[in-house]
Amino acid sequence: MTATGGAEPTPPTRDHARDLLREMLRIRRFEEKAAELYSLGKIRGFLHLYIGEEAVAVGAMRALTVDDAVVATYREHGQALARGIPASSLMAEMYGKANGCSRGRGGSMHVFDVSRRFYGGYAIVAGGLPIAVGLALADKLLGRPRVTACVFGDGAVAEGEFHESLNLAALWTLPVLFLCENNLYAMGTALVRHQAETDLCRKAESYRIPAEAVDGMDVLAVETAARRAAELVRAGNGPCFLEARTYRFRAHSMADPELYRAKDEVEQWKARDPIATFEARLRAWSLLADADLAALEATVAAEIEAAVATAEAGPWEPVEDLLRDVHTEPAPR
Ligand SMILES: Cc1ncc(C[n+]2csc(CCOP(=O)(O)OP(=O)(O)O)c2C)c(N)n1
Ligand SMILES: [Mg+2]
Repeated sequence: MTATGGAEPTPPTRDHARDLLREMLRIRRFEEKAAELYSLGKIRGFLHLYIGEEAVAVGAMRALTVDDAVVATYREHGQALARGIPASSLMAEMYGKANGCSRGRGGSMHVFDVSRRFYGGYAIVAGGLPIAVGLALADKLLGRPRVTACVFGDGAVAEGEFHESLNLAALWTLPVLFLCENNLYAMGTALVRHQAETDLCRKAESYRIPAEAVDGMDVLAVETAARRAAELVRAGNGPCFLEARTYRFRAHSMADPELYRAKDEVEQWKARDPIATFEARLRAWSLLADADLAALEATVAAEIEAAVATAEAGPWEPVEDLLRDVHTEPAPR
């Protein structure tokens, strides 16, 4: 296993730098607005924010092509936006409106958009892994050189499905990019309290899967590592495992008093904020000035405002349709 990130990278082009920064800002501002709308009762049910982890989704999604697939978790707004699902379609989904990307049936935790090969949004921890393996198996059988990126948290490695999925993907040489967002906690349980082996790459390597850990607070490092892994997978070498070491700045969900982690630990990670550190780097490279940042923020703010307006104006599904796609008629006896 090699750990990457930290070393001074080559500066990106101006356009690329802005693209990465804009995407991270879109996610941050979208999530901040979602938190506000949740307290107003506009968004209901569970809400898991991605604030602090933006570099992982943005870096990883940039390594994929439109033909690749993405399978994520309930903390998936970041991947959804970076994958290209419009903020309006995502926000309407979170409102439960019929113009949402899952027609309002999924909500925050079950974002789905087949047109962008975004196959969830799963509330069950590790539930996405077997789905990703199945998608990759289909691609392999049909001879399609595609990658399925499967995003999951550190909590998922404690599940049987994680081991079954990695084993089959390696055994059958399937094109899966396993992307573990290791934010050190599974709800209130620290990684050291649920894993005998806390080096997650070693788990993947035990299934003969090449594994790499990357600084998940560094968008350029994530992008580089994800591109490298995606190309290996696309070339037909079987799965790869990428562990992005990251941290969520907010509580697990909106209903979490956060009694399990020290405030100074949170502050230390906040000092490594992926957006602030990237902005500082871009300034040092003379790729970002105050006016550029203000313009980016204004564009993002307008997009979020329009997304909320679309969600507000969206229709509710008619009550008579509520059983559609839920129950089938019992077979005649
Ligand atoms: C099979 C299963 N067990 C338990 C839960 C309850 N649960 C919801 S989120 C979560 C923590 C998962 O943590 P992690 O995989 O690290 O993802 P993170 O929330 O940190 O992004 C748990 C245990 C669940 N949803 N599914
Ligand atoms: Mg976690």
